[in-house]
Parts: sequence; structure tokens; C-alpha cells
Amino acid sequence: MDYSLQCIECGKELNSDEHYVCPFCGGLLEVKISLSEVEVNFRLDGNNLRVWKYASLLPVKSEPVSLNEGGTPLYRTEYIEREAGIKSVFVKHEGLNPSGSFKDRGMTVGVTKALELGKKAVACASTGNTSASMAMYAAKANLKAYVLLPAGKVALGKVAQALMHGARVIGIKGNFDDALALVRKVSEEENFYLLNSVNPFRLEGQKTIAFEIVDELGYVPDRVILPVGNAGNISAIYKGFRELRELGLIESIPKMCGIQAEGANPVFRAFLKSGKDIEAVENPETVATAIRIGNPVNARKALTAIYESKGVAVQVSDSEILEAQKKLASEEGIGVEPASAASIAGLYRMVESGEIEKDERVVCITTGNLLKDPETVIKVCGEPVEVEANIESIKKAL
Ligand code: AN7
Repeated sequence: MDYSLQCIECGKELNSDEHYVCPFCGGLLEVKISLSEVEVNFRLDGNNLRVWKYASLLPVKSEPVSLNEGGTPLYRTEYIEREAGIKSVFVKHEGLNPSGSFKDRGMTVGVTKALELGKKAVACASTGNTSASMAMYAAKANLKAYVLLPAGKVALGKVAQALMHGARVIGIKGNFDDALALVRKVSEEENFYLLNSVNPFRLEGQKTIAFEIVDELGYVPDRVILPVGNAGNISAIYKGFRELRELGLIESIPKMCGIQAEGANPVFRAFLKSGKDIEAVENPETVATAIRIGNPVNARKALTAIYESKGVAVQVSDSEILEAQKKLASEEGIGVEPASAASIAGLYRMVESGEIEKDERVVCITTGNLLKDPETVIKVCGEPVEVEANIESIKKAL
């Protein structure tokens, strides 16, 4: 397949896969697929959903390192439709990927690329899910994995995964943004293949969320809503829709709507000013630790996606996030982690503000699994009651 890497800042094109930032200006790179030359060998017929169904639009040359990622369920949420008064609301549950988050779509491509480039080790900074996913795919590919985490600020399930899959996990006394700056330096010095969302190949895998939404629904929704942290996913999904349109497979692009937590809201703030550049939030804080990010590297790409698609950025409070998490779990049977619930909290905010029309067809993306963050669940729901082991006590407790 034909593709190049293009700098999103200076526009220069590179023909080597080695870079993840522009060697001329330091800007982020984006994979530019030669769409006029691609032979699309899949049909958007709802069958065989998985990341590698779309291999003809993915920039790899070798056998993929795969754990059967993608093909996640798209649930119709009738309770939420009724309560929000919206014609159709679907939830695409990315928490049902192999490691329990959407990151697997990116890692299958990113780790395959690491092998193509002959790398011996991969690395990332992470609020948790990236590290869990990377560790898993590195294990499968027999690569060393190095992880930098903000100490004490990563949900337990994610740390457990990274450790058990064999990554070297290092907590730093700083936040995610500090960890990312450090891992970028260390990776350069140690020749680790960096798998944060500055890596353009990883994002290519994530664009398959857009392909699958159209594939499964059979139409293009009016709006796609998802949480925004480092802002890679919203950029990737928008790119996916753009490619389908350029190929003539769809005619419209959904309004891309990015949701941030109030305490970690730089993209939302830039959006309020109609700006393209963010001002970093120095000390980001939210219960949704996955998106506790103050200086998202892909913010410019994300804002472009939002503006070009006529979408919006929205902020939600921690209590709205936890309420939405509970609603999804208890009314719809969909178990997600707090960051994921931000998409539903955002939907409700948009209903309140009048941003959404009643007759819209909406897809919310829930990015990570409930099991990732058991500690927050116990804080919200409390511990189970404990009683004597006899029928009477149990009946009293029912
Ligand atoms: C559940 O794992 O950044 O806007 O290091 O785990 O593409 O960053 C996680 C991000 C949303 C935000 N939902 O996605 C990491 C990390 C969940 C996440 C996001 C993350 P981006």
C-alpha cells in the first residue's frame, strides 16, 4: 500500500517510517494514504468486524501482531434515548477490546510497525490504558516494554495489566504531561519505539472506529461523542471518516464532539475562544484519571476535527461523569470506566444546552471497561454488606 508521512505543521512529506515528529520543524506527522491508488478490498456490510478487516487502508507491510481487536458491540440505549429525548443513541463499547480499551486498535498497528522497523523495545507514558495495551501487544510480539506513569494516579486494573504482561513500570512524581515529556527524551536516547499518540501509525489503527461505526450502522450518524484526553482518538476517528468520504464510500461526516472533565479542559477552553492553540492546564485533576491530561499533544488535530466537522467541545463535572457511569451500568447494562462515561455526560449537557436536535442519530464511544477502575466503583457504590451466614440474616439484608 502506498502512503507517506506528512507534517501537519509545515506540510513536508517524508518517505521513511522512522520518524514520529517532523525532522524539519518538530511538528506532528500524519499518515497520508494514497487513496486514489488504494484497492479497497472490504465491504461496509456489517460482517467480520475487526481492525484488520480494513487492512487495505492501514499502513503496514507485514503480518500484523493481533489479538483480535475491534469488532466491539454497538448497543442501542433505549433508556438514555427516552430520558434524553433523542431519536437514536448508540454506544460503541470499546471497553470490550482485548485489553479493555480502544487503545488496542492502535497498538496492533503500532507494535506491528515496531517489528517492521526492527525495534527491540517499545515505550509509553500513560494514564493507564495505553500502558496496559502496549504491554499486552509487546508480550505477544516478544518486545521489551517500558512504561512511565504518574505515580498514584493510575487506576489499579490498568497498572495490574501492565505489570502482569511484563512491562517495566516506573511511577514518576509528576503528572502525565511530565511523564510524556520524559518518555519522549528517554525513547530517543535509548532507541525505544514510542507508542504514545504522537506516533502516527498507532492513530491509524484507531481510525477503524469510524469504519466500524458506518459498517455496523449502515449509515453515517449525525454526531459522534467521545472523551478527550491527549486528543489522539478524536483526531484518528475524524481521519477515518474523512478517508471514507474521499473514497466515495460515504457522503457526510458526523459532528465530532469532544468531552473533557472540568479539571482537565484545555481543548474545551480553546474551543470557547474559537482558537486552534491550547493553553496547558498546569495541575489537571479529575476522577476520570484516564483523561487527567493538561497539555494534550494532539490538541491542534482535535480542534481541526471539531471545527471542520461542525462539532463542539464540552466540559463536564466529575459528579456528572460518575452519574453517567452509574446510569450506563444500572440502566443499560454497559460497564465503563469514568472517563468513558464522560461521553454520556456530554450528551446530556448538549441536550440541556440545545446543541443536539431531537431527531439526531448519535453514537457515543465508551473507551474503557468498568473493571479498569474498581477503586472508584467502591468509593461510589460502597462495599457489599456483610451478614451472618444464615437465611434469616440474608433475608433481612435483601
Ligand atoms: C478510557 O492511557 O492517554 O484523547 O495514556 O484511557 O486519545 O488521549 C488514555 C486516554 C479516553 C482519551 N478514554 O483518549 C493513556 C491515555 C479512556 C482513556 C482517553 C483515554 P485520547
